Amino acid sequence: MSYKVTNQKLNRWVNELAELCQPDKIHWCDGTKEEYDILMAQMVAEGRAIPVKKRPNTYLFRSDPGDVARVESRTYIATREQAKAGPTNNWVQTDELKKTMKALYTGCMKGRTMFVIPFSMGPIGSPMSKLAVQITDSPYVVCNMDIMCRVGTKVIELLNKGEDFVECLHSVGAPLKTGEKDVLWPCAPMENKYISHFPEENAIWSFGSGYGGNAILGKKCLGLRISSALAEREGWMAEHMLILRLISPEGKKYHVAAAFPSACGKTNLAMIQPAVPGWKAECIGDDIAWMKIGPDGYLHAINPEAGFFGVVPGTSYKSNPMAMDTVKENTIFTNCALTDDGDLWWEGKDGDKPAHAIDWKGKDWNPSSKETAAHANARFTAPAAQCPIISPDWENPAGVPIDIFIFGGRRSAVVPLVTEAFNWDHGVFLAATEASEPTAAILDNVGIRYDPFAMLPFCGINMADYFQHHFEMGDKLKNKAPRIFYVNWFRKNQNGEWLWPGFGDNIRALIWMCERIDGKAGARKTPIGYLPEEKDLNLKGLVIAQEKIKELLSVDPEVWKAEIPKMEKFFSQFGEHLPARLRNQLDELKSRLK
Ligand code: OXD
Ligand code: MN
Repeated sequence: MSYKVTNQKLNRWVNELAELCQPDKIHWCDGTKEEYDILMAQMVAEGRAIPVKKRPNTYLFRSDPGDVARVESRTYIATREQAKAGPTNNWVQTDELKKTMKALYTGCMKGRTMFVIPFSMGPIGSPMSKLAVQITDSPYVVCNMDIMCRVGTKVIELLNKGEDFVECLHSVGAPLKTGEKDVLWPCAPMENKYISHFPEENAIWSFGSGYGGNAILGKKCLGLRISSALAEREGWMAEHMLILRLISPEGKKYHVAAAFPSACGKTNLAMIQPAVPGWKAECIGDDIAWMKIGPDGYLHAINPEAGFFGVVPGTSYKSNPMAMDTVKENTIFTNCALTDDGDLWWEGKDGDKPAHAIDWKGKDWNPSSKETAAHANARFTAPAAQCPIISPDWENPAGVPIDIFIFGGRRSAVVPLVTEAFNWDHGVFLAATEASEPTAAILDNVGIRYDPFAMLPFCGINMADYFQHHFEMGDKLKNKAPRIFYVNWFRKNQNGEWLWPGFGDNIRALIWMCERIDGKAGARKTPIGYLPEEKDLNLKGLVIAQEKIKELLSVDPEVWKAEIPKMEKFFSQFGEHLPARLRNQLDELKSRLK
């Protein structure tokens, strides 16, 4: 250990867990490049990490084929009473879950090293940041945490001054017998995987998976599930939102926070290259926003993460050139294909398919292979600072003041390109009824799934309480609240063709939002909100058939009436707990549609 720990709670916690998990060794991490390089070199020697020749300091990992994504069915919110977790979460009573998991943790790190990772979510020392410590037996997770969070001795200094921390315990759940040879990607079978959260105690216990949000605990577990509970108690917001700065040709800055379900293009929008000349964009975050009301009365957002954990398939110079440039070096790739010339391949990458590659399972692959070369949920882990359009304010401890909230999903019909909420309460209703068609991220989902605020898998409290909290935040923010918009980039015509080009052209909807704020752009009132007329949108330079624009901006009351029973059914699960203000919004929509 290169530092001394005088925080007694931390020492006690680590000692207790060492006794329970019985690792061979304990390694306190300092987050330095030397430490990262040594761990990577070890994993290369063991055959777990493959250096990617064409990309400096970049490594490819292949996971176990049964450990490839977040497992919502094995993700739990444990509270004393079920009502605190609500109907949309998997709930187990706290003591019962702890008993089950303690049995699993007993001796689970035998033959392995226990790593202790002190980290900060958010710039170290910002009043909006939180300190945490993750224990893990996976060196792959340590290296990912090094990129995704701020790890190191500065955090220990704050902990030694007596600051509190969130306890994050993780094990891959694969102890080794004496002399037993390890597998390349250790993990536990599905029935023993538990991604558990104890929001009443600020604790996370994860067991059995080494992949993504199941194991990199700063991200979904702390960044959203535990934080949404903290935010409700402490009066702030923890949201599944990208953060973006737009700069108009006149140099005016607008800050946008946007929530979309997983795999609906958050990273692409966060790194947009505006198709309208004169407009510029800067990226602040691509997945999580923590927001607090600042001394000026506006809602200020920070990105609590330090890296991007992005979906690789579909990423190209067409869809997201800035992401492509971000992952040129110093990146961890998981479950991509390796080409014979020492680079990576994935479905949707620019250029021709390679004639031969090694697929994500380590098998020979060629263009006639039946299976994909990369897994649909293959990921890159890359430092945010490497993004060419990262904002100079991305680590500003005071955050950036948010002007615009955007919600949206993937809907091939019904929902128009862009809608503005009538007011805050109506915006909360639009967000609460956010819905999306299935994506690769949710394989077991058939049909439309309601994903309120894109938080369905990430809300650590009763979703009804979460809704109520948003109404109360609006009451506090009053006329300084962000204006709320709803978008749908994914509408199709009857022949199944996309109506909207998307990507850099999405700036056209964003410009309308900025102009609405400035009182410059017109809108028409419809039963579902304010919509632009064609003349209100900046469509210069876009070749698009008139009837497509018409359809994109159309609202069919009959089709919307058919949405009402689905919304009612979704709300009914909350019973009396549903905020009256949400019920009122639904009633008002019904009467506007009459
Ligand atoms: C993610 C997700 O990894 O939302 O960001 O699944
Ligand atoms: Mn996400």
